[in-house]
Amino acid sequence: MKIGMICYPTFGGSGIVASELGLGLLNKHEIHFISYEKPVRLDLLKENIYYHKVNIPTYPLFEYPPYELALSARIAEVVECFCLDVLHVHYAIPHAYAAVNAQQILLEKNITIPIVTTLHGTDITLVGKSPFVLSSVNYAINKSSLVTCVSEDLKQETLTYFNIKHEIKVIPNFINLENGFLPPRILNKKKKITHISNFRPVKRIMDVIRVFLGICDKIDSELILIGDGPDLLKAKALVKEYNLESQVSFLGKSKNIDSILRDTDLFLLPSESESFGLVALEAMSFGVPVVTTNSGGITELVKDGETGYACNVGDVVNMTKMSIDLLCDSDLYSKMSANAYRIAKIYDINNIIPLYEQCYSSVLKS
Ligand code: GMT
Repeated sequence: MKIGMICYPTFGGSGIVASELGLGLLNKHEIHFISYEKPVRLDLLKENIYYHKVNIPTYPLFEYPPYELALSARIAEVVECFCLDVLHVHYAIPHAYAAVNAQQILLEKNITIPIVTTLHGTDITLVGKSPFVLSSVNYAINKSSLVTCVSEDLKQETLTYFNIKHEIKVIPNFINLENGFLPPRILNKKKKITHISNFRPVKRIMDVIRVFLGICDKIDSELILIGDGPDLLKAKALVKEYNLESQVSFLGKSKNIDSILRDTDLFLLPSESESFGLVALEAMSFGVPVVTTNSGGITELVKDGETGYACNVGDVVNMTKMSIDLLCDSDLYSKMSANAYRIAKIYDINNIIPLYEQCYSSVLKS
């Protein structure tokens, strides 16, 4: 099959899911990535992989460059030129809408192309349900041939806020376990706490720092923060205010999070809402327990009291207490770490790829 994969190329989870999925499909299919930059995890030297850059025109008249228009044109061009069989669109805004427009352009040339749209999170929960875009997002979802989303919770959110005429298929995020981690993990003497994100307000980075402040008061520990985004400066200021500079490292964007997670004792993800929490799954695949919130779909992955703890959003006191209890009790820690790894294995890429292949086949037949 020739599959067109449309995604954001950045460090966000949807781009990572699209890239890893594309890489996982390569041995059987030809994958064409269409994006404004090469997605971060892509190795273009592999066979069966193509990258088509979307060039976005600028002009002094435009306050906002016409990304969606350029994307539609590029999708239509690539489908026609490479005879693609199916488009897989990641993140509804504006990718699903652009793909539907490309589909219409192609129809004029008697070319038909089905669209599989995967909803990832804030394309529904934050941005998508804004009244400024809701009807367009709703339209694009309904015009897709098949819609998937990454958790039961996101499915319910979508059905609550949109008027969806489709069945929505839940296909969770996945992990490639070929990295060689083997349990059990042993707690470091100086405990390593990690957080990775794109530092947007939804991630509540200040809560990460406040929880760490409580932990390091009781336990010899350090905090490693990976990523970049709008709240980075505020986070650095808070670290300074708490006099934590010698215990907190800001590592910026990193392409190699595996080596850090391999040596991490506890992962903190106190998000306002998390539709799935791919980064928590990545941590769990190294046997790292996760302290998170009970908002969104993350509790489908992080089982409270089993693979970590899911506290109320903003409940820094409880998150701190749970983290300290866990890090101080090596028996409890071993149990949770083993559970985290066991649950992560359910999300092995080899279990999930066939589900997407079934989606592609079903839209080709219909
Ligand atoms: O929705 C977003 O915030 C963007 C998106 C991304 O590209 O990072 O993240 C979402 O998609 C991931 C992959 O499916 C999920 O694992 C994340 O939980 C989800 N983020 C949120 O819901 C905040």
